[in-house]
Amino acid sequence: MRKVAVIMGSTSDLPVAEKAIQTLKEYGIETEVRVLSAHRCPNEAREFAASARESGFSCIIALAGMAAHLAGAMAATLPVIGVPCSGAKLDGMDALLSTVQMPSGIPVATVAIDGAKNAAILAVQIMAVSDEGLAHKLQAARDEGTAAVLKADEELRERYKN
Ligand code: RP5
Repeated sequence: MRKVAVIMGSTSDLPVAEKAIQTLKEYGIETEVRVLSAHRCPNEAREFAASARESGFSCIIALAGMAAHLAGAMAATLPVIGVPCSGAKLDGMDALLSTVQMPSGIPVATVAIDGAKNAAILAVQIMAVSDEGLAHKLQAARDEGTAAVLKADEELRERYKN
């Protein structure tokens, strides 16, 4: 099975990145975690992106805050999922716009501000297209979510019935 790369622009993004790392672990996906800044070490970031496919990755999750160019810089050949990180003065709006507003032809699938768990689930969904086992695990998680909401609904209806 191919790996997923979790790349962050700074170790200050690690608390957000850990949500993705944990979710990928729950699905049994091998993960490589790196700190590579599009601004502070552009050469190393570019090299990683250029060789990611031949290094055995399926897709790249890129997390960055502020003027967040990391996800765009990672967009070479593999699908890139961008996670805009909050924590700076603009609450992540700067990172959201920097990550999502890619030019035509160079996509970055951008999730919500600090949405690292969804980034991991999207990575699993990409891999599940050609992996039945992962597809079943994803469906089981969806079924659990449905059951939890229906249980909560039943409890509320019972508590507030006239
Ligand atoms: C971005 O700048 C990083 O992704 C981080 O979110 C933000 C601040 O970085 P540090 O100054 O905390 O290293 O490049």
